[in-house]
Amino acid sequence: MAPAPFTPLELRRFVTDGVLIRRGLVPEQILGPAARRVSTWMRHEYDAARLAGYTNQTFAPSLARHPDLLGLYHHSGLHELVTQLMHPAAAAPVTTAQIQIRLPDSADQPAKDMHVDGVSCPHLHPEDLNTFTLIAGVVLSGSATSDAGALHFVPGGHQRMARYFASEWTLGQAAQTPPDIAARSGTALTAEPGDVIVMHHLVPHRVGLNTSPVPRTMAYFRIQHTDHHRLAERALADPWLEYPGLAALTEQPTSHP
Ligand SMILES: O=C(O)CCC(=O)C(=O)O
Repeated sequence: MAPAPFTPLELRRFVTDGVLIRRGLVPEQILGPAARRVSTWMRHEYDAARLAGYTNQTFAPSLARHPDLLGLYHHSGLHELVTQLMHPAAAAPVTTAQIQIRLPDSADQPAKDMHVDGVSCPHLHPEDLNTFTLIAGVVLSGSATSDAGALHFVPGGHQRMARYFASEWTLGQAAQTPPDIAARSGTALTAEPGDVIVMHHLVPHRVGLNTSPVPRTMAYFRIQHTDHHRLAERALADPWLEYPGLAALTEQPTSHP
């Protein structure tokens, strides 16, 4: 069944905050098979020596194109919600999932500092841009508390990052965010399995340590405007370039609740 579309108020909130959360979007019949695939991978294929690589890129790389993982995006209604945000622009097909696990009490998995994905990444060449338009994350497991390896984001931070990219940043520099953003702790995504977050690419975020006894597992989908390769550099400084339908709302932002 198609999900209820975002309301006009939610669309305005996305413009203002750069983030929307849809609770309980993914039903158990779609969530369960994906979560079990990841648990099975952890039991049989996880290699502790590769933890840093998994944390930088993806856990369970062999599942990146598995239909059970891709079903979280394509069969849950998430695809329709993303289509609405980008309308009338089209999104390139989503063919891979990224799996991110925060292990309980792992001294070998440090917190991730505030960053915007694909820009000045410590694991990429400084001049490499590996950006996209929108990220959608599905919670597969975890404790819904801020200290359980939660994603933390800065609501509205996309506007600050766009100003930063327009006037303070140059391609190739090491700093991931300006000092005022780096110092923020952000809002924790305290969420249950089946909850979904959609986040503008420019919203800065970080990930904390997991002090809970349960792993926190997210599946992320990176969505690109079909013309992203041509628009990518300009989109860093113009948050609505790739969202033509929302660009009209930027003149009338809502205040934070
Ligand atoms: O672990 C997460 O929830 C997010 C990880 C992250 O920020 C990233 O992979 O860029």
